[in-house]
Amino acid sequence: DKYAPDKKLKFTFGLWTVGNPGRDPFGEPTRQKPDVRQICDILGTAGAYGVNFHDNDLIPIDATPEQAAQIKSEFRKGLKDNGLVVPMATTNLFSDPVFKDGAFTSNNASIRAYAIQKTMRAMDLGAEFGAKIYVFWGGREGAESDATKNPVDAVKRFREAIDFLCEYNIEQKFGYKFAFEAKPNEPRGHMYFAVTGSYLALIPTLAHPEMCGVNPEFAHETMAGLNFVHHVAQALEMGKLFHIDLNDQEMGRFDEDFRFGSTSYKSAFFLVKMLEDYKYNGPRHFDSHAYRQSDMQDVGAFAAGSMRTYMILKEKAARWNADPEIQGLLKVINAQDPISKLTKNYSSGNAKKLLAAPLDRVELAKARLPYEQLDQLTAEILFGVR
Ligand code: GLO
Ligand code: NI
Ligand code: NI
Ligand code: NI
Repeated sequence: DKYAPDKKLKFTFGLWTVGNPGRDPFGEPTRQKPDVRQICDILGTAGAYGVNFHDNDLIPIDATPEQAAQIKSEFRKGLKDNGLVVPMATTNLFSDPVFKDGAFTSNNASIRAYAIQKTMRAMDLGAEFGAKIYVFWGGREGAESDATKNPVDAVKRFREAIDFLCEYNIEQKFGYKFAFEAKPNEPRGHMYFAVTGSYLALIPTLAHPEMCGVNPEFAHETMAGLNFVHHVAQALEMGKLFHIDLNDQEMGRFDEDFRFGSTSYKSAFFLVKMLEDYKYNGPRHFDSHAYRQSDMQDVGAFAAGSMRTYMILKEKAARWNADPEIQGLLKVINAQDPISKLTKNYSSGNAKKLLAAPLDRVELAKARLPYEQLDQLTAEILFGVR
């Protein structure tokens, strides 16, 4: 099967995604929550590479040390029997009532300290399972009313927490790369660091920028009506794409977390094409869940389908790149003039030459851009007729 999941592409799922019981803000769970063993078996059967977790997906927040030890050994066995690894770990800083007004950005200094302590413990737990990427999604970092929190302080508090945790990472020799995940809203009315670019701007102000990158999620920029592929592109170009959350989402809707490639075929195609063209080498994590109507068998289909869609789009991208007609059009579109060399590097000589260059705007505007043709060919590849 040429669309079988390729382990080299590092397809991962979360304990919380495959384990999602179908609860939503208006309705109770529709299926029984599988235990860690069952989740490992589902992912092993589907052919995944790994499974990620929040501290409390694995160990309930109020578990005793004995219970924790028991769950860890079950999980270890489930991983081993299914040939799964744990590339990423993260902290649940959003479910418990203590975080109702934020974790690292809470107005309460003791809650901020607790959030950092909880993260340190969760980093220990992730390291026990070999995780090398540590994700930060600030689920409660935000506000409904700007009367309640100072958004400038929020940036400072977030930075303080990350700088502290970077030092802990170094001292413990965990070797984690930190990946920040932005989201515009949900569950907060307004979340701080609303888009991937917000974190890209924060990173150079941190004490250890080299340790920090981003974890963009398809659904998150898309919820805000933005072009996700462009956000990933900027992170990629900066060498800051440490992790990626793949799923699907319609613009302007609630956080749907649909199966990757289930609704936005074209965006999913250009995303896969970009990741493959630029040889993105990190995990491809599916941060999505099956429909609320699904039973556990259908959850298996959801997991297998997520990876299969990626593999199909990867093949389509290769087809696009190899298509002679498309390549011919790209040549026309990207025509290079020797004059363009002048602006590669500044020198007073180049500046003089550029000022004197006979650039005729009327002539330039006549250059052909057969974009209708190119887009139609793209569509035909996606439709499977080319
Ligand atoms: C919610 C987020 C969430 C994070 C997870 C990893 O919308 O996508 O699932 O990805 O907490 O940190
Ligand atoms: Ni999300
Ligand atoms: Ni989501
Ligand atoms: Ni996510």
